[in-house]
Amino acid sequence: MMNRWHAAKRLWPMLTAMALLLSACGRADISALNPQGPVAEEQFDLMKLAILIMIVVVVIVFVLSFYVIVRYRRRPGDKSIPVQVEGNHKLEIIWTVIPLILLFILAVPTVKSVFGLATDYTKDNNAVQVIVTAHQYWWEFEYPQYGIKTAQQLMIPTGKTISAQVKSADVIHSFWIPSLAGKIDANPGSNVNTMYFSAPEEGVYMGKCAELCGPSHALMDFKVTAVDEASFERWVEAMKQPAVMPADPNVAAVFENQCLSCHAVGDKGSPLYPNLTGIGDRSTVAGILTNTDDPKYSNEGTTYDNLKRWISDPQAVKPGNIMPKVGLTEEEIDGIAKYLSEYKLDEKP
Ligand code: HEC
Ligand SMILES: [Cu+2]
Repeated sequence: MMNRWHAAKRLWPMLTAMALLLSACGRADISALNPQGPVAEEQFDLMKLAILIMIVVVVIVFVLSFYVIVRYRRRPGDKSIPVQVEGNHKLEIIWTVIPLILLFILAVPTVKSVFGLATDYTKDNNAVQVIVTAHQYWWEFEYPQYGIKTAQQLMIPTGKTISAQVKSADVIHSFWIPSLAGKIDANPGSNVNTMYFSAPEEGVYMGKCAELCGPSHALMDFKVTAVDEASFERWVEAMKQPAVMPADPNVAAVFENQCLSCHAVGDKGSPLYPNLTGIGDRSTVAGILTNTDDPKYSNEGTTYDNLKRWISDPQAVKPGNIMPKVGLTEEEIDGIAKYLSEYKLDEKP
């Protein structure tokens, strides 16, 4: 009795933690259980159908079991041995055919969806084409129709079909925007996976890497920002503008020498690593340090604070990422963080 009580007491914190954890489910910006847009809705419908069938089976099996246990239990004084039954064709056929029918009910819409969701929009000019490249531990988004590239924050117009061609520059990752669509693997080499989705509502949707890819896998977050079509077009134009360099010539020289060997702004720099054009507008630094005061996310600080923290020691934020700790003075870090935090595009996303 004592022991059982102790076990129950130990279960309480776990149950409380579970309740807290599960209470985050259903958030429209990150939950597959609160689907946004046609692709996610179709996938959620399949989940509901599967769960409904399972519930029906579980209820029938449990009711029958309890009925049999109670109705045919051994009564006091009864010493007889029940009739020994071996095989019953009728029953065997019933419990083979019913699951087959249930599987069929599940299989038809599932197979239909699997093929439907594999529709190839990569040649469709009405769709917004995005080449998604996963890197340890950041996301690169290239728009071949517009000749622009960005990182960590995928900008999309509402209502339009977004056609993604997903690949990896290193190990296997998985591209996942829970509330907009299911996951798809990002493979290295020439194996490009395609998917499509669309967001009917303006807003910010959280994305995640869903394949263990190294020490900072859990920090490989990104955002999808859906804006109306006119705003999207203005964003594209702003991204194409020539680079805005730091006004202070010392800061400009340090930035050019120490940072533009890897990064690009506007028409300057290298295309290899995250494009920093308009980074002052983004809602995160490195996808994981959340900027400013959105109460929905844990608030790490202003864009400027987060940039300073990142540039001072990127390895402390995301262990194992490729950006080195660049040897800069406090003043230089300050100047660059200020410059980048003020690097906004005309069109505020
Ligand atoms: C050797 C190449 C390299 C150099 C040099 C470098 N970086 Fe980076 N930087 C990276 C990589 C790679 C990432 C992505 C890290 C990650 O998130 O995994 C990154 C990420 C960033 C980010 C976050 C980008 C985003 O999309 O949120 C900022 C800001 C940044 N670097 C600024 C700088 C500045 C400023 C300098 C110069 C002082 C610099 N970097 C030098 C490779 C480099
Ligand atoms: Cu990853």
